[in-house]
Amino acid sequence: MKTLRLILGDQLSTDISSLQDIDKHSDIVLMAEVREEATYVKHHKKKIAFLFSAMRHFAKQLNSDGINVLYIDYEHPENQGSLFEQIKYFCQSENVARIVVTKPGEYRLLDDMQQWQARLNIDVELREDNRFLSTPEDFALWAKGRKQLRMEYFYREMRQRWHILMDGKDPVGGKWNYDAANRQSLPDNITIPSPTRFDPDALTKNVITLVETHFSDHFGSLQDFHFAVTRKQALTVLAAFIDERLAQFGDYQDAMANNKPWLFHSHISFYLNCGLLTPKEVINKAQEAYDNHQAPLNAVEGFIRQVLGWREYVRGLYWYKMPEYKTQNYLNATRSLPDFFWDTNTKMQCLKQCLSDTYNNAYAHHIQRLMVIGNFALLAGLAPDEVNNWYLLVYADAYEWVELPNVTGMILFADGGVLASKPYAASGNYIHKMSDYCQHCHYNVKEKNGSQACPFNYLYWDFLIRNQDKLGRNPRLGMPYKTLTKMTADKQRLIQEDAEAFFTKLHNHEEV
Ligand code: FAD
Ligand code: DLZ
Ligand code: SF4
Repeated sequence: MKTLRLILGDQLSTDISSLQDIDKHSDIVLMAEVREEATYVKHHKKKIAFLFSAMRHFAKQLNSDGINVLYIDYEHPENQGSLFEQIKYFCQSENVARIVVTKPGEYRLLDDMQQWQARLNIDVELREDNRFLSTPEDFALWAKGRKQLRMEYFYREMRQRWHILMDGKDPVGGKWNYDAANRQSLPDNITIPSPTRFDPDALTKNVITLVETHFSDHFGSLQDFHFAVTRKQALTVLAAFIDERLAQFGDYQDAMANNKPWLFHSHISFYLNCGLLTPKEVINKAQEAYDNHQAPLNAVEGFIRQVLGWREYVRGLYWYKMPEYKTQNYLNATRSLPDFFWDTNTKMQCLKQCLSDTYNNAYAHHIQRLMVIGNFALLAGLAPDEVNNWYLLVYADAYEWVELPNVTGMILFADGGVLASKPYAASGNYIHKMSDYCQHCHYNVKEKNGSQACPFNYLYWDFLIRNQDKLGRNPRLGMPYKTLTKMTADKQRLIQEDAEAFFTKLHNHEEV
């Protein structure tokens, strides 16, 4: 009797819990490229190519380690189209005593897997995902009895628990958080190191052809595929980040620029989230760089905060709040996604650039996701389910555990303030300060009203007016609401008229 061990597309780690006690002589690892996972949202073509190629390389590695792998590729004649059907099919022909799987990163799949034992009449052991630095139970314990679930306090406890950037009981440097030192825009003459690139090998080229054939109607470009697809390559990406970009990561973390999609970011989320890198090794490398005086504290702390703080926190929040979290819509936002989210045709240069970067690379860095695309989604009142669907499919690092809290909580304030203490709403001035987008724009960021005015300007005030009953008493919005009370009725009317005209154009599918 065999044990069947299932490895999912984002479980590409040799020391994952489901493989830990493997018997190489009798056990079988099943991996499958299935239609259901590739199309439950219509993932970006590059995301599918990346994952299928990384899965195939991982299977080869397991094989060379002496493990029996049954790999069902997308065109395999016995491909059953879904993970459950694939397992059922296998169990019908083989003598399987039990199935072992590490819990998946998405609620819908965990919910499904929890029925497998009864449906198959075979033992199904669901193991904790050991690749994170905290468990859902840790988060629930931390959250219990708290009025507010702020990331900052979770992060401090994680620093203490894992002894990262600590000086005894105190944070190194005396402060927990150097966020205020992470907000510079890019100087004109700065040199940005090129991102680490890998030319596709024969296996990746095959996968690219497969994606072109079967997923031609999915969003995104397949041109210029250069992702790492093995652990060795992912480690090269990490090393290059530490050596070439970490030192300036802190200063320019919030900066944006035309035709510069990669900047000083690490570009490792794809690899962390599918298992080619672990968060602990990434954090250790950053801490080492600080200890060796290779990078300043604002950079290292800023980076570690993202991985040890935000990444663990959003996962904890996801499992703590699901399934209700997916239905949240505190601001009752109902507008459909504008066409330009799909075809990138807009005269707003900031959005055009961020959406084109997304289309081309299946990547946009954090501030593009948050303060341009996300900010627009918030101000325009786009419906949370449509926005979540979009973010989940366009980025190669997107899985619901990390995407949903960032969208529903961080950008849309649809959870009513569980994740963020106030909405991240901003007028065009913020984008102007942090980028050169406005210099190349059809609209004028200095103009507040009229046909040439930057839409973010009137949409910002219209958002505050529209949502005054829900947001007017938020202490962190005291300043803008005070400004609003001083605004004349005529000025408020102009804002609302401009916003209405803008929304009418969106509704009529006219270019804005
Ligand atoms: P860096 O800027 O170099 O940051 C280092 C690492 O920190 C990242 O690789 C990531 O693992 C982690 N990190 C940073 N910010 C966050 C965050 N807010 N939440 C969780 N982890 C974080 N990240 C995803 O991995 N998958 C997503 O689907 C995703 N969707 C997002 C949607 C929105 C609306 C927003 C605002 C953010 C989203 N993020 C998501 C977080 C963040 O934008 C990406 O992790 C980051 O841009 C990835 O690029 P990088 O590896 O170069 O990151
Ligand atoms: C994202 C993805 C895609 C595109 N394809 C597959 C696949 O064919 N087979 C597979 O095992 N996993 C795939 N994945 C990743 C899963 O969707 C992911 O494991 C779940 O969403 C849980 O996080
Ligand atoms: Fe974006 Fe407004 Fe600047 Fe144009 S002017 S790039 S719309 S912020």
